[in-house]
Amino acid sequence: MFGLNRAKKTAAVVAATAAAAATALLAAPGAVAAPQPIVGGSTTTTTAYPFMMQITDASQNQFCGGTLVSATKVVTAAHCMVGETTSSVRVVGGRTYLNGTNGTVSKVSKIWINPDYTDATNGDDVAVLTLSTSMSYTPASYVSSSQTSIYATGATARIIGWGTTSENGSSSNQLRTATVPIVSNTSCASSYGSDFVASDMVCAGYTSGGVDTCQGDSGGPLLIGGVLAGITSWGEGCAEAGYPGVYTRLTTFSSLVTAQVNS
Ligand code: 4AZ
Repeated sequence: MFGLNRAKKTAAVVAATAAAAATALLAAPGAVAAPQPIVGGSTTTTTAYPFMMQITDASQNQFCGGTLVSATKVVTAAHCMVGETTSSVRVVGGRTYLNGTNGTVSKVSKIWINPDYTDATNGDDVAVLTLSTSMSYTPASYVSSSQTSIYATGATARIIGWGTTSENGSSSNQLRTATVPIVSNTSCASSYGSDFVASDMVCAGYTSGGVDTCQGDSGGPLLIGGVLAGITSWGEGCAEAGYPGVYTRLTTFSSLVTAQVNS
């Protein structure tokens, strides 16, 4: 949805500068990867990741992910919440399957969107929802502002979501998870040019692609060492060689999130 549209718009913007590197990778004999599912890894459950929330419309159709960080607060992406109102969204916990009817459905009493947010490619892509109904699921810890070394290049990050399992594909009925390595700022800037704002974003993915977040995963968690360290934000397509996923660098926004969690 919105994130993928942005991703596609971004594709056009960066194509001229970044296409050469990707073309070189793809043109290498034998380098073309076989089609692989996105969020590649494997199916999982909200029992394994109890803080993993579906963000849905009023009819409980999921469109983004979110992370429970206290009984009544959910961290998600600002771009997921643009145009939404407290009456247009629900948060669903404890529901592994999109077509399930179990778990806890909460209305939202407040939507805080980072006031600096304009577009995911400009950064600031964070929002905090306040729930009308407490969730009885174990929340995730999130990074403090001082934990900047958590994004060490090559560190293993976990991504989770119900998003599409291929670019332009269908959403996964069951929750999925995968791990991807953190990509250096230098490398990510080579992929995305000035759309990559290092202060506000961190990239993760394999050079050869194949494992990534995709449409519908936006707003969901990037965990490092089990701690919420990023928010699925944008990227050029999904799982393409040379184009890692881009995540909100949560250390930059940790204090803002804490202010909302405590409000
Ligand atoms: C989206 O549209 C989206 N590959 C999420 C993540 C990525 C691209 C698009 C990154 O929600």
